[in-house]
Amino acid sequence: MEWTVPAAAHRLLDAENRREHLARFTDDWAELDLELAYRIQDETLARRLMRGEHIVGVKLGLTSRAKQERMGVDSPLTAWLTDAMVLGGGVPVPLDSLIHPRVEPEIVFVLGEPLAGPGVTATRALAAVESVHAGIEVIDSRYTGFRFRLADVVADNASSGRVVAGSLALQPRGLDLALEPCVLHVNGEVVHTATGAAVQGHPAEALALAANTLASRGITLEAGWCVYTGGLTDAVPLGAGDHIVAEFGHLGAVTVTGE
Ligand code: OOG
Ligand code: MG
Repeated sequence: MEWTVPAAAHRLLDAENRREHLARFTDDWAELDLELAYRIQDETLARRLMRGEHIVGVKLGLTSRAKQERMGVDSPLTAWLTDAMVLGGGVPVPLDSLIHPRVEPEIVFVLGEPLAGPGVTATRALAAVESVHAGIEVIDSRYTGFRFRLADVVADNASSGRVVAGSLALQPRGLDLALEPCVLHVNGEVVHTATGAAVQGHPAEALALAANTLASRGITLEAGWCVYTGGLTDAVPLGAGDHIVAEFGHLGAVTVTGE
C-alpha cells in the first residue's frame, strides 16, 4: 500500500471499526518517524471530529516504568480523548466493540483553567487543576499482540479505547499524590499495586509533561479538559464477565466489567 498520513489514519480507524488488528506500520514504513506519527494521530482526531465527536481531553501513555518495560517503549507520549471514548460509571465495557482490551489504573486531573507550556512545572500544573479523580483506561491497540514501536503507538492514538473516571472529585491541595496508593483487583484478587509516584515521580509531573510537549505542537490544555496521566501499573486483559477494580487510598474506587 501507499504510505501516506491519510492512508495510515484511514487504516487505523478502519481497523478500530472492524475490530481487526494490523501489523505495525514501522516494519514496512521505514520513514515513519515521530513527527509523521503525530500527524497521523492528528488526522485520526480530525476524522473523529468530522463524524461528530468532540475533544474531552488528552491522555499520557508510557509514563510509568511498569508500562514502559512491558511495552518495550521507554518514552512517554500524548494522545487525544473524545466523548465517544468516555464510559459512564457502572456501564459495562462493550467487548463486542473492541479488539483485545486491557485495563490499567490511572490518576485523572480535570483542569479548572488553561495550561500552556513551555516551562510548566509540576507546581504550576497542579495550580491549574480543579479536581483529581480515580480512573481506569481500557486500552485497545490496533496492532497485533500490542506489539509496536513508539511511532506506531503514537499514530494509533496511544491504543485509546475507553476511559472511566470516578465520581469522587477531590481538590489536589492537601493530597500527596506521589503517595496515593492504588490496588488493582481482578475478580477479587489483587494483581498489581502502585503509588502515584509511579508516573513520572508524581502525577503532576506527568501533567506538566503533557502541557510542555503539547506546546511544541502549538496545543494548549483547555479548562474543563481531563488529563489521564498514564497507567500506574501494567495493564490486565479484560474478558467477558471480568470484574476489575482500581482502588485508591483517597480517590475512591473505579470498577469496570466486561460484557
Ligand atoms: C500504549 C498506551 C499506553 C498508558 O497509560 O501507559 C497508555 C499501550 O500500552 O498500548 O495508555
Ligand atoms: Mg493509559
